Amino acid sequence: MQLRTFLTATAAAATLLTLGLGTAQAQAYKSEYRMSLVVGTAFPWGKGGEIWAHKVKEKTQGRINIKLYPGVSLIQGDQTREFSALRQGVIDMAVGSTINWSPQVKQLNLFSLPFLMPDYAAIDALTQGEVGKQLFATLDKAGVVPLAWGENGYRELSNSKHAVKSPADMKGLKIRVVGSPLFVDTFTALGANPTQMSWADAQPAFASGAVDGQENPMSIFTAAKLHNVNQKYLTLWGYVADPLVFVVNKEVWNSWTPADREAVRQAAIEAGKEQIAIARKGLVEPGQPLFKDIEANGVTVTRLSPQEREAFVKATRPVYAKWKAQIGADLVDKAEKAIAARKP
Ligand code: X2X
Repeated sequence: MQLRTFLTATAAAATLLTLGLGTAQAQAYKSEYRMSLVVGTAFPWGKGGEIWAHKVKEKTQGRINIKLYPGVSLIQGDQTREFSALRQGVIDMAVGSTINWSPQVKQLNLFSLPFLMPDYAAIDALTQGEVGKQLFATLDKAGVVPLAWGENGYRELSNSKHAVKSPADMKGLKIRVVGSPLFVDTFTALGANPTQMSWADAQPAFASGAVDGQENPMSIFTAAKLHNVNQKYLTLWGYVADPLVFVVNKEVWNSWTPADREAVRQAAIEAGKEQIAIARKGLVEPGQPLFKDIEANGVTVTRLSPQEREAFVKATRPVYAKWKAQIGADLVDKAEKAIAARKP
């Protein structure tokens, strides 16, 4: 290129930039977008991310390409930092658990209030109703673009020592919990010895016996084969469930054309619906066939009578009251009402 042509071209580019035309939408697209996930495609959660990525590629004719980063590898496995990394743009998009983001967005602790949601209809009444909309507005304010709900699931209690039927049975059990202090409060109230640990660190800790127990959805329990790391006693208590949220970093979102944004949103909504169905498989059909598979692996499954369950509810009421205030009494009231009015 001749010097003169070069100078003219440079001047033209500078003028375009000054006019704000240098950020033409098509130019701003990255060749690849990074999606963060705690677990991979062997899990319903990771599958949801994969479905979303496929649908986005299809609906945008390949303009938006997504690569999956399971194991929260973009943040060295520290799932409690995922939300901050999303906001900062270290992560472009994610399918994340409300639990992992609750250290930054306190309202998301709602789903971790012990024994708030008695059944799947109760989860749906929150995520698919006014409460879900309000939480999306909160997430938007916090700096990300929320698009759809998914589901990790009801978190059931397992341990290596003995069957748990009452809070007394939990006395002294060392239980791995996730990154919200609400979980420490709940397990302390039940007489257990909770210890906070990332999912990556938890599995070797079960294997070595450094911790006795944990709580996670059945889809995680089976796909991670927790029966192979001493988790031989399982109690179905349905005390909390964590939804998943499909989100995009705000700058990334703004760099896309309105049509592509709509395509990504539709893809997330469709993927969320499919992901929830996968997460509930074996748990919502008559007889809950998934538990037969779990029992076949040598796991003792304990189902609580309503009275037995009530003892756990009672023991955790003070934690519920304390955290209701921290989450926001208005939001929790709204959630309680939505659940009371739910359709089966
Ligand atoms: O760490 C967990 O227990 C997990 C995998 O369920 C979450 O990321 C919330």
